[in-house]
Amino acid sequence: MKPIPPSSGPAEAQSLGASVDGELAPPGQLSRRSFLQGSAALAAAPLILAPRRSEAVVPPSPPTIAWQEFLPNEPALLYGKTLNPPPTELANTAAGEAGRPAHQRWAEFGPQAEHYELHAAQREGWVFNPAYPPQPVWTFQAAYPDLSVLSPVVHSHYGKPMICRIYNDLPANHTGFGTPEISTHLHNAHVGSESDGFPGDYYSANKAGPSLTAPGGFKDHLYSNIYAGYDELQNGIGDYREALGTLFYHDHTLDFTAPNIVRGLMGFFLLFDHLDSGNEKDPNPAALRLPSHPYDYPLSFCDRRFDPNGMLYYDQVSPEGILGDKTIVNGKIQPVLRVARRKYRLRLLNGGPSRFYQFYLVRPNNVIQPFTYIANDGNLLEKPLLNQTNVRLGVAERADIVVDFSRYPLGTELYLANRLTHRPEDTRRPYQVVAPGEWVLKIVVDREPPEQDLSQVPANLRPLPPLPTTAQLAALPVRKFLFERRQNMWAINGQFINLNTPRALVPMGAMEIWELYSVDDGWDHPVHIHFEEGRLLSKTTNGKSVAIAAHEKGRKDVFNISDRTVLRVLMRFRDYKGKYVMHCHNLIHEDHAMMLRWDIV
Ligand SMILES: [Cu+2]
Repeated sequence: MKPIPPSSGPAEAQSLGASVDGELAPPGQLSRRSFLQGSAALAAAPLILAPRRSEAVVPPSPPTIAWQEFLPNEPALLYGKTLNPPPTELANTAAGEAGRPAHQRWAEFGPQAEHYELHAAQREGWVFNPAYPPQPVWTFQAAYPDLSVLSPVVHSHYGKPMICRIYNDLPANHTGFGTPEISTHLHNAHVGSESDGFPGDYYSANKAGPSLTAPGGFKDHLYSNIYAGYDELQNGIGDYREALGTLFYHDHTLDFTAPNIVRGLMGFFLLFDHLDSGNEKDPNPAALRLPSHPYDYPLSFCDRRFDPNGMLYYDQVSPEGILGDKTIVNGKIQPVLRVARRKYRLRLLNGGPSRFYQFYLVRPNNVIQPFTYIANDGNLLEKPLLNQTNVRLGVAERADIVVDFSRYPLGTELYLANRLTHRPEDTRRPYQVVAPGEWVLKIVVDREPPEQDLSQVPANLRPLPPLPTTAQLAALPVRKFLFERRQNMWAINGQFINLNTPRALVPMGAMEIWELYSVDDGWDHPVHIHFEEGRLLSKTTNGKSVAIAAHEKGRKDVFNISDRTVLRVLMRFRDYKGKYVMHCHNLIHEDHAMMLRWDIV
């Protein structure tokens, strides 16, 4: 048994004619090292120089104070705002827009789109924890921001296209890590590549990435909010079985995704439709009536490290990164969420950069409390998984769970505990599940709901599109991608990222099998493929077939590979053309070259 393919699999080689090794990138495409050497970022970088492992030089974060800060009772939403100047099909560079390609499908979705506006900006005085000093963070803010949260939650609906204008107001002469350019990716959105937040599309008023023609102070993103299968079905909206639910937007700037996200550039984006309508009182008999806003509550979990003064710290040079020893929950360390005695939909996201989590809901005596698992990677499962005890999340994975707090008397205190450990300072992979774990969020049942809870979790959620037959699967093209460490960096099929050249050319509308391989080098890679999620067909680890867990039988957009693993993933590429990427979503690996560009043609 030899589960490792040659460095260029035969199927990929069919499209590899123009492949270029990342180290031989032409001048327009700076390597990470030369970029860092030429940028102010290095001058302002942390005081250490590229250790192989960071434990010798980075002390643990100073002690924090638990359960002193409260998350808002209601998630802060982003509201629409008429854009001025009005959005245009071609980039409005005269008005200061970055030089993007024309919006695809503009005539169908552009003129009637609803308008939204976000500003990537530095905000002073954010408090991660009362033990640490208030400090600057980078956030996506509304034009009139709610300063109690980092970035607002976007609610959007299938059939209602939207244009999100994202200004870059970050300080050009900032201090500390990160870079003040942005390219905002909407994770797993089904959109044209010019709106996808391609890593080479980074911009600021005076700097443009290699795939833009001009710098600019803002860039418009057209989110058509159609399901995949729009062209095929000709029904004006696509296949509702392909609906996405829990998405998140985050910076995706080439080489600087991790530091820019660590500084704060991330927020939730929720998509609703006639089934998952975001209205628990929906009179439509088809509506699922899951718990809805404000009882539909997104929670992000991110590992962070702080310096001895309690200031956010990040090592953007080390290719192994630094494992955060504090978990921020929506930007706060060990905050409290106060809930009403009723059902909640909690949307859990691992925002990275590196730590994996396995969450349990427990009482103060660590007795595990059950919940219902309804969506993985934001996609509703066919049927809810009842009486679950835990969810495991690799970086960028999501889990929607429903917790019924009406089971508890007022005053009940519960905790969300992470029982998954890493070895100290080790970003390689999770290690062991150890009870009782670390409590990262306190939940207090502190009030009766103002009205009767009409929400429910029906026995059937969203049907899955049928899989092809075995014979049909056997006839599909197969591409093989090997993820491994190479030259102290991270490679896919032996090559580092080069955004100028696609490594795979996929015909629009195609169905293919992508095989994701890992070697036995001690590293996990949560692999994310942009544009359309996939279906896990099989999983093999160390030569043995592994059963696909119930929560992974739906549509997924992050696939964790570990040990010597082969995942066979069914992929489709519908409705749009252009350039996209596949990458490891361990943000450190992503920034250290474990990414490739592929194009729909
Ligand atoms: Cu990785």
